[in-house]
Amino acid sequence: MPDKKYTGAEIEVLKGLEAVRKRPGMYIGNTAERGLHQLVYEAVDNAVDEALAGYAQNVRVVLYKDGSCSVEDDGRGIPIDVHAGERMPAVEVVMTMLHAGGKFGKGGYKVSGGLHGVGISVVNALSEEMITRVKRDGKEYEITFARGLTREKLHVVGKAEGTGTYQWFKPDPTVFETTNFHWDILQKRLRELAFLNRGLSITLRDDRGEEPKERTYKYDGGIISFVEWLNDKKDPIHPIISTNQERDSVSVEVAMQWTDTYTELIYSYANNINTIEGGMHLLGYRTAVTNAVNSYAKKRGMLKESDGNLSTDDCMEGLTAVVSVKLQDPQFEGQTKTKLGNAKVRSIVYGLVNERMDFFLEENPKNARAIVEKCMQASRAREAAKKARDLSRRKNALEGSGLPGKLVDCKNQNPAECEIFLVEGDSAGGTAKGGRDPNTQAILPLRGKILNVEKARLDKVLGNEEIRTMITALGTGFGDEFDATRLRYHKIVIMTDADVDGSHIRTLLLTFFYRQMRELLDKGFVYIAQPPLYGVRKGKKHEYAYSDAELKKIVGDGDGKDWQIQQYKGLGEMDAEQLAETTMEVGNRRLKQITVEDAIEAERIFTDLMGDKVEPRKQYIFDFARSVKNLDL
Ligand code: 0RA
Repeated sequence: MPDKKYTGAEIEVLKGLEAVRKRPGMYIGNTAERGLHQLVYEAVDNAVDEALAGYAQNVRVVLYKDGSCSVEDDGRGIPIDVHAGERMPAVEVVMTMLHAGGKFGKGGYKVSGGLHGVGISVVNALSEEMITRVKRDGKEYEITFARGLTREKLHVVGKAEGTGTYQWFKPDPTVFETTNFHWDILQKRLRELAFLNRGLSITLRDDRGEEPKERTYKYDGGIISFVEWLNDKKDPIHPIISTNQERDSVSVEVAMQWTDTYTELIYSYANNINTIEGGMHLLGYRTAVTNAVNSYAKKRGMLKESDGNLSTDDCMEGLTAVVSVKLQDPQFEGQTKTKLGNAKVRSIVYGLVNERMDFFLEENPKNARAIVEKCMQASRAREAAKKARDLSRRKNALEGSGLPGKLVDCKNQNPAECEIFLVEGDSAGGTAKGGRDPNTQAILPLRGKILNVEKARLDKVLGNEEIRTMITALGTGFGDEFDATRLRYHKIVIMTDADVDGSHIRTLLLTFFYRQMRELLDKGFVYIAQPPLYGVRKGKKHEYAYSDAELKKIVGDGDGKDWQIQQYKGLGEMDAEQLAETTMEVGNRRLKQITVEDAIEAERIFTDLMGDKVEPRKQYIFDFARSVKNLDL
């Protein structure tokens, strides 16, 4: 080994690199998909910081065939002057030394939360190769690295117009379990950042496929556009209410709009970080809205003193909102460090939102009336639901087991071994009863179309006999009192006809589970049965086809004449034995397990399906019917 004297700075670099490469999880969470994408976010956050400081307008992210990624901005360019203390160019310090990002005293807000802001040197340390190019003073400079170590010192590569920073890196495959970037994951976050930083243009380009793919996100409306986008498939009851102000060095942006739906949809951010666990900004916003609605309702005589107050839950029903705060030193708390802890933010947000709401309600009496009506309806529904629950509890206590008469229960009492089939119609119910295994399989026939749960109010949902019967049979209760540990069957199998009505009923049931018993979906207790579409006979040979493709496989192309093909339009066209053999018997049947992977997407899908708008509903039923054909045996 050649004798080499290390400077203090170099020793620090080596120590830092070693720490990062030894325990990457400490810096980027993990080395799986999530950690991999964190590298891109880190580079993008730096560029967004430069935009927040007012210097960059465009950010461009490119994915390359060799697994590398580049992030480019048109900001001032990372400084290249030699750093006095470290005796190397500032850009080299930023790229190689841990936590060197903030040393230059950038103005404005830094995007440094619990999840991001670990420093671009971490990206460098975890990249096989990295190249940084800076455009400043009419020149383009370049410095290159390998696994975080400087390979080529900073040098001029040519002339340049304008300023900016270009970061190219290739994640180290010896560090990451996967090095495959996902378009969907990246576009979701980049779109979000574009919403949160009004006017900033963020482009994502994918050069990996045969055809390059490129999208640019730029929203001059900022979070107002965000709320517009979230409510795209819903029916708002008034124009968006928004505020964008700064107080005590905290910037507060809120955009909100009630729709005729029954769930709250809220996205909150602190310094561009999604605060999933909420925190002070969210508390301030919720209290401000609740108080403004109550005081307006009282002042206009819509709510009497003796009525008491509308609760926060009542006021949040059907409200879509984005709350984004930016502040100097955010305190991130909670299990996933996504809860904003700065107490002063609560009163600041409270004050600004309350003021804005008061003003809006005063200035827009028609909209104000619609909003108050909406909250009061929510309150009435909650009261009615509570009464209905109390009543049904008392009734159950009087009626022994309380199990509905229509339920054909199984003998086994162990929920883990039991299944319940929710069957469309009494006649199919009878067939299923004949075909079941009476030890472990229960049958509950559901009549007609159970009601549309998205449009229906909570009290009406409970008033629906089919729904009540089902809740009782499942044993869990619902809504606030839902208790998954009381579930009587660990497989809930929805068995409907393979036609449009069948898929409608199926989605209605799923909507109900999603709204009122989401845990059942999260825990994977809900399934869809798949009856065959065709019965095919040739002499003594009898087969079933579950899709058109399967039918083609069995009968071949064109020579279908030797085969007798029966198309099943409903469960009722099969006898008990056939139904058992094709759809119910463990081993032969096909079940699709239903889970809610992404509650937000699900929210959109269910709204599309159940809302007033007919076109998205048709599209969804069509897509859904197709997706259900990807079955697990
Ligand atoms: C510190 C000071 C200055 C610019 C930056 C940092 C900077 C960092 C990054 C990271 C990605 N893109 C960036 N763009 C700028 C400005 C120093 C000056 O010119 O006065």
